[in-house]
Amino acid sequence: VRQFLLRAGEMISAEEADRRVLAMKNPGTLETETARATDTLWAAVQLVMPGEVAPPHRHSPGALRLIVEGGGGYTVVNGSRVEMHAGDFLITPGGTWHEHGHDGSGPMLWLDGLDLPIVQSLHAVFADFDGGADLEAVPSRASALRAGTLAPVWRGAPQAPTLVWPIEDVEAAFADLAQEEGSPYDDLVVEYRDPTTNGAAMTTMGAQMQLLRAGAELESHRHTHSVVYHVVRGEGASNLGGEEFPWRQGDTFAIPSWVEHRHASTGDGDALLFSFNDKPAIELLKLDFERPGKDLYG
Ligand code: GTQ
Ligand code: FE2
Repeated sequence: VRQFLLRAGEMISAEEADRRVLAMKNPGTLETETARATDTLWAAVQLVMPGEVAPPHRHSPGALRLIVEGGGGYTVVNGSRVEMHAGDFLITPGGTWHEHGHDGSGPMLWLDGLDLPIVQSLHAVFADFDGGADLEAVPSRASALRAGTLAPVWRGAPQAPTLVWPIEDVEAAFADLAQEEGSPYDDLVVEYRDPTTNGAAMTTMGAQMQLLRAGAELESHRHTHSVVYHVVRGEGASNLGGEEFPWRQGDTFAIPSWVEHRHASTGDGDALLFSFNDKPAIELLKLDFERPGKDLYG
């Protein structure tokens, strides 16, 4: 993915492309459909090179991002500027203006997750490419503005107070939880949450980080929500529908709805796995069901 994306970087600018992304196209995608990682989730890797700008736009689908590589990149969400650091989790709620830029050096890469297939199936895709440029970015050092604990009054209430969850907080959480038994399916796993709703980070999508400790061999289950995984570090393997898929740092894989799966770490150290899912949307529709995997693997 990285190699092809860097080649795309030589062929087209971020500005020309609007968004220079390589989308993950599950072979199950129908010819009439937009590329998709699962039936409900868009996943892509985006590249912004130093000095480039991906121009402002907004759309009804929501987007989330896991920063994979680089520093000095930033995104501006409804006028709030958020710095990008490898490992950080960022969101762009549906309907918010957003643009991306890069003041640092070296390529800036991140994983995008969008609920686009869900919004398409509801025939509710809306996009706007004019007007977002008047929103001035707030100073990037103001962490309270990024976290939403201070808000500029004249701009109106921000749609999502929390726009970024830094990796340092996640690592500190895992250090605190190190003595716990964890989840039988996911070992140590934390969900990114919106403190104002005490719910998932976004209306339609949730996101998690999980630490598979060295030697972890987890149990199997399946559920009606689907998931896209990205390996932040370490190595392991996941059994998806009876087939073994080894993975290591930088890999992305998908678990479609109702596919039985189990994870294991296979390296000397821990494995850190990011994932996003459509569970919040499925739950709102009261369609979330789960079964342990004993029926397939004894
Ligand atoms: O960064 O605004 O992967 O609008 C797909 C659509 C990223 C973005 C994607 C988008 C974006
Ligand atoms: Fe966008």
